[in-house]
Amino acid sequence: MAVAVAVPATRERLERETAGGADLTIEVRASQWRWEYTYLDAMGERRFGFVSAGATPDEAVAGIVRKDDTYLRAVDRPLVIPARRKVRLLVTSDDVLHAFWMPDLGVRADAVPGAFRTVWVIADTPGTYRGQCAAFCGERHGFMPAVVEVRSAEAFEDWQRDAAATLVAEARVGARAGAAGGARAGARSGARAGAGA
Ligand SMILES: [Cu+2]
Repeated sequence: MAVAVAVPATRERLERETAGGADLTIEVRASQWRWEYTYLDAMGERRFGFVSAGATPDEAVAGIVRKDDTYLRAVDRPLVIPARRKVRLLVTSDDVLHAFWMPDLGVRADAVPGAFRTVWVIADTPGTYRGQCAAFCGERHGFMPAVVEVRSAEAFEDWQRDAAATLVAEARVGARAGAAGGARAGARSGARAGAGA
């Protein structure tokens, strides 16, 4: 009897413990001192993406305004994932060694320039999860929080549809502004999207 129970439990566990069979794949790209999240389709092509940077105001850092409970732990745009789905994260870096660390979701992966570390997460409970870069990556290492918002599968689908439309439109405007003014505004807007999206 014990074996009959143990076999399916082990198989289920193994299925959970590998990065295969993911419902969603997101590239997590670190750089000094922010994260860039790119949502990929089943073929690994970019669908849409955005930059996520620390949102704590300088006045709080300087002690001019009060430090609240998300001091240095808030971002302008969180990573959004669906609850109870297997999400694969491909973690890499554009410059130095960083590490994507989300302790309450059991995720930690080195972000290594020129390489991808694959981790996966199945978040059971919707909510806001806070983590940070866990590798000393320079003077603003402490200003590199990461926030993950876990939404129900339905809410995630709504968000995803809106995000894809908005970010692709923003990227087009950014690209036009960049072409017209020769500025780097488009590439820097934090709302880049793939040409095919
Ligand atoms: Cu870092």
